[in-house]
Amino acid sequence: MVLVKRFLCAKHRSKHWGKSRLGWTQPPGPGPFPLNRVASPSCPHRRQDTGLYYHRYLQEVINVLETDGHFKEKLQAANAEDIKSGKLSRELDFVSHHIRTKLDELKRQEVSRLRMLLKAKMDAMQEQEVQVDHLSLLKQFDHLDPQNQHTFEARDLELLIQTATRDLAQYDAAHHAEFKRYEMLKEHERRQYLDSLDGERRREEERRLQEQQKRHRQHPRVNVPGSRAQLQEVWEETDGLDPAEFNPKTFFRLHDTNGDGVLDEQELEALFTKELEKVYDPKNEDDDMREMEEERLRMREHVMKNVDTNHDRLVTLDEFLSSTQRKEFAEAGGWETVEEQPVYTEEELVRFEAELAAREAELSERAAQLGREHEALERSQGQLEAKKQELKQAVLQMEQRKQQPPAPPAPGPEGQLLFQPQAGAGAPGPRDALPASATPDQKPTQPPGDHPPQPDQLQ
Ligand SMILES: [Ca+2]
Ligand SMILES: [Ca+2]
Repeated sequence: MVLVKRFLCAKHRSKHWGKSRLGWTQPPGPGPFPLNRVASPSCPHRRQDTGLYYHRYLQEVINVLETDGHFKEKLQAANAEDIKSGKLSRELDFVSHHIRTKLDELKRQEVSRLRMLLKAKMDAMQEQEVQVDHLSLLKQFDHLDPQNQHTFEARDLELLIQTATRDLAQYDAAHHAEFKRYEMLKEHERRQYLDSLDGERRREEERRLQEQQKRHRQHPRVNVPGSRAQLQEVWEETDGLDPAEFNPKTFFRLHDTNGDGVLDEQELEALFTKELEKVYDPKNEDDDMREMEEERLRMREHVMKNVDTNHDRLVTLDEFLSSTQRKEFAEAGGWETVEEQPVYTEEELVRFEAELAAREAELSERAAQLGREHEALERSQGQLEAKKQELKQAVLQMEQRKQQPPAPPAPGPEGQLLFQPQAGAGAPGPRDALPASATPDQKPTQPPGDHPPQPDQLQ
């Protein structure tokens, strides 16, 4: 709940996110993102990307709502209960008409974007032939009311707040799951690489990788986050203050950098930089910066679990001071880093590798099928081309024939002219025709020359 109340007001956090070594894109920073403090003067940081797939819609809705003085006032005064009970959402009834119009427009744009997403997804799955039931498909999106696709109502604001709250709360869990997959893929690739080598070369590489791991593990002891030892190191080395004068209250004030009276997740994480630098160096290729971000998250979760007693993901001065009274605060044990605590079991890795192999097989089957389709297409194209050539040739021959003068009738074997049989009634049949090989005594009795032969007498 508080996550949503804190919409749009957190420093951009993920300093090291980018493209991973293995080509995975990182989940964007989670961003608690205060809804009721968006316009607060104590919130100087730029708005951040929550990483939610409807982030833009969420941000635009808030931007528009902020322009309404009445709603802005209610937003700032709202508590968790007001949001939960829908009281805040009902304030939408009092915002001005032109703001409602803008919200309606935003919703229509969002619905149309979702429709396009669905269409793209179906095209990719080659399901364009199926009858599309947009309403039932839109129901899979929780951040707006799909029953009404044209206007933005209180129900839409309520759904948007609830969904964003839930999704942002799940961010940490999603991050851990993603990290686990990343580590398993890394191990899978390492094993595949080693398997591709033989004999001495493999042993050499194994030694090199072990050395690299050993080097990475050689670092100063990491303090337990939130312990006296850890805070004192920040006090002394970052703040440059006298260790003998360590004062938790002063420490709290110094590190509440936005001065809002609480330590939020970003302010807490900033306290761990010193510890993380002991283990991770961005310039050292032995160190995986993605592991560093996982470590930062684990540290923050550890402190929140022990210090944030009302679980609102904020540490108040009281909560902080109480934590310094506990015996764990003074205990100076060391912190187990990510590589000391395997994030997956061998069975999980085996399962992951099986999934990976299945996916690869599926992809190569698809590629083979595409290859076959391509070949068939090429074949039929070839046939088509041959047919075309044949036709072209025939047309050419016809053209040539048309342009040639009519050929003189070919002479018979004895030099006599042969005429083409005449078509039509009365034309003599082959039996009536004078055979070309007719002997002289079979020739007509009339002498040629005096009476030109009648066409029907000649062949
Ligand atoms: Ca603060
Ligand atoms: Ca708290």
